[in-house]
Amino acid sequence: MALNASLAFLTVLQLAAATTSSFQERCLAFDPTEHVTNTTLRIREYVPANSTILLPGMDPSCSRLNQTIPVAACRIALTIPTSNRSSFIYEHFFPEQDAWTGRLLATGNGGIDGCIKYEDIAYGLEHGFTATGTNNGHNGTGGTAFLNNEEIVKDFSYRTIHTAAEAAKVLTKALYDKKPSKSYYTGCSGGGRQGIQAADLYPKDFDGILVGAPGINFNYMSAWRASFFTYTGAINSSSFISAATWEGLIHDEMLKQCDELDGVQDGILVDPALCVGVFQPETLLCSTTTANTSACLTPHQVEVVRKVFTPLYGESGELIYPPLSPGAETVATQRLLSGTPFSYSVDWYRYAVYSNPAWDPASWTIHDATVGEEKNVGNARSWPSDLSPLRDNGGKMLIFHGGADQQITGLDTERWYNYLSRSMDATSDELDAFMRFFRIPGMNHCSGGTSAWQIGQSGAAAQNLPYEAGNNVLAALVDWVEKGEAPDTVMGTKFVDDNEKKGVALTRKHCRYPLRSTYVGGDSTLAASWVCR
Ligand SMILES: *[C@@H]1O[C@H](CO)[C@@H](O)[C@H](O)[C@H]1NC(C)=O
Ligand SMILES: *[C@@H]1O[C@H](CO)[C@@H](O)[C@H](O)[C@H]1NC(C)=O
Ligand SMILES: *[C@@H]1O[C@H](CO)[C@@H](O)[C@H](O)[C@H]1NC(C)=O
Ligand SMILES: *[C@@H]1O[C@H](CO)[C@@H](O)[C@H](O)[C@H]1NC(C)=O
Ligand SMILES: *[C@@H]1O[C@H](CO)[C@@H](O)[C@H](O)[C@H]1NC(C)=O
Ligand SMILES: *[C@@H]1O[C@H](CO)[C@@H](O)[C@H](O)[C@H]1NC(C)=O
Ligand SMILES: *[C@@H]1O[C@H](CO)[C@@H](O)[C@H](O)[C@H]1NC(C)=O
Ligand SMILES: [Ca+2]
Repeated sequence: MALNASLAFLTVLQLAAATTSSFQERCLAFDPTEHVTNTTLRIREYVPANSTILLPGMDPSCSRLNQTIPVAACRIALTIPTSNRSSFIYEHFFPEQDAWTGRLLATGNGGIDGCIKYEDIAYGLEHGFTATGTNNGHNGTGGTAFLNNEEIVKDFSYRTIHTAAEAAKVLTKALYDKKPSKSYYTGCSGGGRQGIQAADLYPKDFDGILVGAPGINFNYMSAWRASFFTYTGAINSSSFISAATWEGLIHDEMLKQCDELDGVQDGILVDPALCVGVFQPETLLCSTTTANTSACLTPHQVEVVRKVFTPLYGESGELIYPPLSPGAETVATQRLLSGTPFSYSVDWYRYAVYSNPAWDPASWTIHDATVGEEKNVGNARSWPSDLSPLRDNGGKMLIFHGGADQQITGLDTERWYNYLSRSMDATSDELDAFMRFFRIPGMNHCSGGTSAWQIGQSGAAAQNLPYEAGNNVLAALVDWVEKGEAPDTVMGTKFVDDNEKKGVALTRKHCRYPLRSTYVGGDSTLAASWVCR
């Protein structure tokens, strides 16, 4: 009796302590390893609002030295095992309980990397999410860790995001004493691919999935990216086309031939597909009288340009990957057209496909595309044919892809959308009920570009715009999930020179596929001059 009474008394004391102790104390007393088994605590700290955390452990290739954390937060980092020879680093930031909206935001990675996107975590925190990130099973931007360890490839392919989502829900409940009301995911590029894998393989993990420029069709995408070096040759090869020639001569000719196909001469190709098969680089051939000037191309160079804008066909003649989006050639000089092998493809072939660090990217042929697809190491393909489990679970997915993406062509996302439509026997209206795909003309890979690219896809892309459904894809996704208000269009903004102080250059209501932005007259920089048809 006396024992029971003192136990009851203790409980009351503990409750009182829990409610009166500061969030900081609760954070520092929190033991996440009690809640997620077999994990190792790496970091537990209370981060004051607007303080800058240093990231000394980050692989230098990630180029992330520090991160400013916008709100006071409890930071937990763990090592979480995924098999007996793989594990990942997990970061979880919890805003103060009163600043927490009840939502969870998981963030993805990029490329084939294991770089935690602390900037995306900060973006989530700023808007009241408890936010997580992972190193996706390995450190740095390269793929050497994949060598002879498919467990690490599985982590990269799909398993880290899933395992982290489960841990995140458990830890959220443990620290706040409340489960997340809704769980979201955001990622672009490699992170977009991770989002598609989550939608396909773990449709209950997230209520809302924000996918940018997804690296789906991953095996063939890796092949496609590898193919460029074999077309362009190395920088010092005789027919190599310089960045200046791509950016000046070829891009100008591209605009001459294709810019007005959308009715407006504005340097933006609203629908680059209209230009595929139409653009004729032969017009740039040097004539016998203009030979060897910088204003024309040799027959071999014309052939290179033609290949860049032609789909990649597989060994048996089937289309396996669409071409570079016409219009993206200027920014593509940074990587695909740079005369150096595309590093992610090189590492994928060397360490995942062939387990041969000596594999030579100059030796790539279309047969390597076949091998990569057949091996499908770690189930990295990412090309789902049925997302009805996501739909039936009430999940929503908002996808966007830039029309001038210089690393992953948006035409492949269109291909996948059409494939999914056929394989699910679902019309666009039916797909719209849970999945909407917005094409962002003129936007580069994930961000940047000559058109209205700021849609709130990241903290940087949300700057100086209201955080509300009409102007921000993350806010739009939340409203779709929580209020059933699906976004018809996505408003994009471009500031002059991307500097808000210089004013707005243009706005555009981007359309959901298969609708296309159609000019109806008036000032083409104004959203009202366009409709979706
Ligand atoms: C934890 O690790 C032990 C030994 O390493 C293993 O037997 C057990 O299955 C693991 N538990 C979980 C939940 O992974
Ligand atoms: C953090 O910085 C932002 C912007 O500089 C400011 O609005 C906010 O009040 C700061 N928060 C705290 C707690 O200092
Ligand atoms: C990855 O980086 C972390 C530091 O952030 C380090 O503790 C860990 O050992 C690294 N993992 C590998 C496999 O190098
Ligand atoms: C944070 O990193 C940036 C470079 O990304 C650097 O310029 C700055 O000095 C760093 N700040 C601190 C506090 O280390
Ligand atoms: C690791 O796990 C696999 C099965 O998942 C097993 O075949 C293998 O023997 C284990 N290796 C060690 C060192 O425990
Ligand atoms: C071209 O550059 C590569 C390294 O980028 C070098 O291996 C090769 O020898 C060079 N070829 C010529 C002809 O200079
Ligand atoms: C073309 O012109 C460049 C300099 O403008 C010169 O170095 C090069 O030898 C010329 N090539 C031919 C084939 O005449
Ligand atoms: Ca145009």
